[in-house]
Formats: sequence, C-alpha cells, structure tokens
Amino acid sequence: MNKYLSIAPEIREALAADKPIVALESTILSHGMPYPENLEFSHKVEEIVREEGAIPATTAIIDGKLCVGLTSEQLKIMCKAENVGKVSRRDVATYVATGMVGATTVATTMMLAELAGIRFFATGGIGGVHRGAETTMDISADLQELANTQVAVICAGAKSLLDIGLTLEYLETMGVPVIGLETDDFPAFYCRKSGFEVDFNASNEATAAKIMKTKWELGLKGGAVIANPIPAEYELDFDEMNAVIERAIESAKKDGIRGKATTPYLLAHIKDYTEGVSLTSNLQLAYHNARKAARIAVEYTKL
Ligand code: PSU
Ligand code: MN
Repeated sequence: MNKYLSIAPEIREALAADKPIVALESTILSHGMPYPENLEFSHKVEEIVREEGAIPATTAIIDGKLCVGLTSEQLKIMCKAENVGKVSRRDVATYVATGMVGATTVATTMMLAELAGIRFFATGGIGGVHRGAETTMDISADLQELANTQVAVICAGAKSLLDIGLTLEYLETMGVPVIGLETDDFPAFYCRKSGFEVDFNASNEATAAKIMKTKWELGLKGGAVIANPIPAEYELDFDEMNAVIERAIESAKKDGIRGKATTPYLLAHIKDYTEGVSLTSNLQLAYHNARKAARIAVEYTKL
C-alpha cells in the first residue's frame, strides 16, 4: 500500500469485504460552505450514505497523510478551516511533504478514492471550464481527473459560473461519459436544467452501476459524471441565479481574484447575495447526491 495513504479502520474492513463505499470531498466543507453549517452537513451527509447501506469516506490531507475516512475531530478541523488549504492534484506532494492541512477538491478526492479502491464519490458540483476561459485558460483540474481516474462522480452538474457548454465539450473530447439520473438534461446545480443535454438518461441506479461496471471491464480508463438534478422543491430560478452569478464574477474581476481562489470567492459571494437561500439548496442537493451515490454503490456490489 502507498505509504502515505491512511485508510480508516472501518473503510479498510469495508474494502476487504467488498462492501459499498462512497467517497466525500472536503473542499466543499472548507471552502464551499460556512461554519458551522458545514459541520452539521459533514455528519448528516455521512448518515445519509449509511441509511442507504453504504459506508462514507470523507477525504483530506492531514499530518502528511492522504486520509480516507475522517474522525469527527478531523471533520471539525476541515469545517473550521483555519489554515486549511485547497488542494488540487498539483498541490498534493507539497501538502504531504510539509504536513500542511489540505482540503481535497473533486480532482484530489478522486485521486485518493482510486488509491484506496473506492469507485463512487458524491459531491455538490464539479469544477469545469470557466466563463472567459478562452483568455484566462481557467479550466478545473477536475476535468483531467475525470478523464484519467477510475471513479464515478455523482453530482448536480455544474454551476453556471462555469461555461457549461464548453465544460461538456471538454468532457466529450476527453472521453468522459456524462450520464443523467432520470433526466435528459444536464443540471446546472441550483437548477434542474442547464439548456444542455446528458449523453444518456439512466432510468435507475442499477443502470448507472452497470454502465460503470461495463466501462471498467472494457478497460476504458477514467471515470464518469453521473448527473443528478436538485430536488424540484429546492430548485432556484435560473435567470435569478444567473444574475447573481454574473454579479459575483464582476466583483471577482474588480477584486483581482485569479487562479484557485476564483471558485471559493464566487461560492461565498453567491451565498451572500442570496442571503443563504442558495446555501439551503446547496445542502439539499448534496444530500440527494449522497443518497443516489450510495444506492449506485450498493447496486454495483450486486453485479
Ligand atoms: N463547485 C461547487 N462547490 C464546490 C466546488 C465546486 O459548486 O465546493 C469545489 C470542488 O471541490 C471542486 C473545486 O473540485 O471547487 C473546483 O475548484 P477549481 O475551479 O479551482 O478547480
Ligand atoms: Mn481554476
């Protein structure tokens, strides 16, 4: 085993017994949601995975180790987010070598999940091609990871702070399947529709599990995006959210925000502008994704 990998005992047992496991990321906690709401979320999302018969494995980099499965104490560290960095693939060795605490993004959570042998991962939304990427070249490392790492990511699509059309083009070029869960539409995080379609509408969790099993048995490398729209009762208005997002992007430009600070800055401003309404939606869609991911992981173990 990788000497830097620290797998919690419960996860290790689950792996040995071929039990369903769902990885969960920590950047959503440290840089995507405010404290203390994120602390309640971090526990509840794990409970939901358990309710569906799977084992949750939140990931982070702590004390020079790639941690898969966190204790409540470790979850609290990630949620308080004091001196907790945002770690994408390029940052992993630096954080491990220096012992800094790092929150894992979609890209690094996939990395850690694959190292541990976990196939499914639930989050809110993936990173992608940012609006204006033709000049900034700001394209999330999440997309490369999806192309190369064998983990399926169950999410509510992507926020329209990204260029969703270009994000889907990029995924197509990289050979990443985009599967909808009971939907023809690729969802836009707060909204059930983005104006773009998924590649295939899987009518249930078993079908999604079978597609992943087949992909990997075929020897095709990489993962997949499994898109699960926000429950209708928590959906927000597309045009209203778009206006909020545009305001946040303008503000980021004015403040000279660049690089890895961009996404956390936009997320925090979107939350402020909607006075927390968007936070409720964010929490609910992530719970919904965790539930579906657990069901898919359970179906996968039956194949
Ligand atoms: N999008 C969200 N919420 C999030 C993120 C993205 O709606 O919390 C986080 C995820 O961890 C994702 C990361 O992997 O931001 C992408 O950052 P960047 O755009 O810098 O690659
Ligand atoms: Mn970026």
